[in-house]
Amino acid sequence: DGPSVAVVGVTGAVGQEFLSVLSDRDFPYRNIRLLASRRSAGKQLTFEDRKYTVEELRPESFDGIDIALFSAGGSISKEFGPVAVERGSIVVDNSSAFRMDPEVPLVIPEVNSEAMAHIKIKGRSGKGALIANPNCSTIICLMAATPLHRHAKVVRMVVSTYQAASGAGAAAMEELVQQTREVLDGKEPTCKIFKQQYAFNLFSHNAAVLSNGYNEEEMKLVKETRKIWASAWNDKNVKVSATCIRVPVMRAHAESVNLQFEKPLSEDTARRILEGATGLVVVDDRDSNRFPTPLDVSSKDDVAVGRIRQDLSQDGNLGLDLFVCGDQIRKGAALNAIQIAEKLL
Ligand code: 2RA
Repeated sequence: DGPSVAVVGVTGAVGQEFLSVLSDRDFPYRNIRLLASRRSAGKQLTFEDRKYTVEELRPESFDGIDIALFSAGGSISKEFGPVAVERGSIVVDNSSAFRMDPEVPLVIPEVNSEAMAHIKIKGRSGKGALIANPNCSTIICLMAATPLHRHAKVVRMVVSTYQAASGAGAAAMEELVQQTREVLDGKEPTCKIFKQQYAFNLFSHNAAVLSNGYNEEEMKLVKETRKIWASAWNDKNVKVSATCIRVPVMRAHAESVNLQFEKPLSEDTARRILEGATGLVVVDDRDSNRFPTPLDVSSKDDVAVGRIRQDLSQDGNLGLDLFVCGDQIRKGAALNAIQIAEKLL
């Protein structure tokens, strides 16, 4: 007699991954409702050997739903998230709509699950609740940085990201493949999604650039890190800077992370801490120059971390450099959201 689950945005890349992860993890749902826009309503989907008809998203879609997994863009979350909560659902929202709302927990289960400890399905007073899934680049970065933060307290973090096409949706992934073929065939590349050539190229993340010169993706990393670490360590002061780049890779992000600590932390101790951390795999073989790559982590649950080394620009073991890769659709979105849902059971 598990929970009834709704998947909002089921036909998108993350929506489809929700179904894969629910199945892979034998999530104990009692029943499942697949919801999408009018355009996709009526589609037949097979999930765990059962046929489902995709239903058009409406307010009454949430009647009787215990957990609603949302990944249909910020406007749909803004419109239907509160409606689902009103009708008694616990919403796990993958959009950025509510991430910075002080009333809404922003959760990476391995990092700050205590932030959502007050929300449970069993014995609920019938009221719903909203929980926000962090941005993919934040999740992937903090999966590696947090175990070290716990040990030596990060005072400053500088991140450079190398973000996959999947972060811009299935159409961007398709365009990358199409452009690559076109370029190899000597044809003019079709540039509809990013208005510039993506294949054999890279460029500053497509998010809007703000008055401070940072783009929205970079500010998500800055603000979400502070909120997530503040919820676990009441530490609002960590200094964060980020540069987010879009690179021609299909579905896994890579990130270079520089950490400055309050207390000394040797690279050997750091490696040991990371080797013992849940959801992480250390790939750090200097002799054979083998370190994390997007292809190694694609469609996998674990985030890979390597290039663990003392930051030689810092004195007294107060700095470390890392290189991290994680699947943007899985741990960067769908898996993290369903791990949140598992905490509700
Ligand atoms: C990106 N983080 O990769 C965004 C998607 N949520 O573009």
